[in-house]
Amino acid sequence: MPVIIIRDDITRVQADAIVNAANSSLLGGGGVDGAIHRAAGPQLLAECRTLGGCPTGEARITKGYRLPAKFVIHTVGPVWHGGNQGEPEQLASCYRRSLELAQMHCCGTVAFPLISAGVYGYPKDQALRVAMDTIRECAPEDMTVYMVIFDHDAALLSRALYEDITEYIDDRYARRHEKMFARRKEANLGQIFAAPMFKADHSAPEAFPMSEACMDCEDTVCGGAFGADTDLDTLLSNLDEGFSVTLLQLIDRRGMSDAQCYKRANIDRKLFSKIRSDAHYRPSKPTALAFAIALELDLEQTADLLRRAGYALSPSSKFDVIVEYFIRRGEYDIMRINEALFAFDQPLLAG
Ligand code: AR6
Repeated sequence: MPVIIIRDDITRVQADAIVNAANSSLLGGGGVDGAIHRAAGPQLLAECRTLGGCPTGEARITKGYRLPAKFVIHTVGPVWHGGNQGEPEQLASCYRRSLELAQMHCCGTVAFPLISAGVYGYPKDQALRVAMDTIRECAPEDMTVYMVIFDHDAALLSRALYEDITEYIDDRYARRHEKMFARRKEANLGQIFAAPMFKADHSAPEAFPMSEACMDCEDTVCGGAFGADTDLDTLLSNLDEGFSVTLLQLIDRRGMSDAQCYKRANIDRKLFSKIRSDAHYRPSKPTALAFAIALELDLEQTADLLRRAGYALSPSSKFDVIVEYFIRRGEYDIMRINEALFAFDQPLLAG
């Protein structure tokens, strides 16, 4: 049941069904409704006329006509009256009913806009939260759901909600960059500097040249288990377990089933099977991190798992700093992390 947030115009999304934020007449309107009717052509309106409307919180299905989607599911969101008039329940019902219809029509992929978050005035951040929570609760396991955020919404989406993350980013990322450039200027080294993320047994300086960083612990030169004179054969025969093997061991150690783990990671079953059956599988960094989140690894364990896939957490990457923020706080809800990553224009975990 992966949920993927994308930035697009929903009329262009290739899914089995797209969802329309309609009004109760189902006879068209502005916003996403207008865009869908324009793109689908007049036959859509003709079919809608036969449906006899739709109450708030319910959904109806039609064909997609000229749209790339096979079906359009029309649902009627609540008008925002401050949030105490049953709006969250009605909005959740829109997603639930739409997913039920999609399942009844054997849709493997469904795309939603941010229902009620335009003309109907629902605050966008709260609308997104209801959407994500309901989709996660109700979407069938074998369905992929896209939350389609329109371009101009994305900018509005909730930097305010993530004030604390913004501060953290400023701390870990922006200031580091300032310091780094100041030092580079001073020393005129022409080298990239990075501060250590994790301390090993060494006294860690504030910053050090990356070229001298130990690959093993991300810290200053530590020598590692083997000396400089160790021959290549010895080094190669002492390779660490790779990502896949370590992942499977961690799943066992956590007492989780494979399915529990890949679902929590928002990873689909096919990709997990690939990882499982290939001891040398090299996942993307967002996939590796998604598993670290699913397994609730702390920062050091996360760094270790990433290293086995050939990656590190870097204070120079906004993506990494945001994920690190959640790990440090012990918050391992991948949907929340993805919402935050989306708000900061970063790639998402897993999807
Ligand atoms: N693709 C994706 N999202 C879009 C698109 C698009 N092409 N166009 C708009 N959005 P709204 P509502 C976003 O107003 O609040 C209509 O007149 C938009 O930015 O379309 O449920 C109906 O007939 C916003 O975030 O729907 C109803 O009368 C979200 O889609 C009424 O508006 C929903 O905005 C329904 O209002």
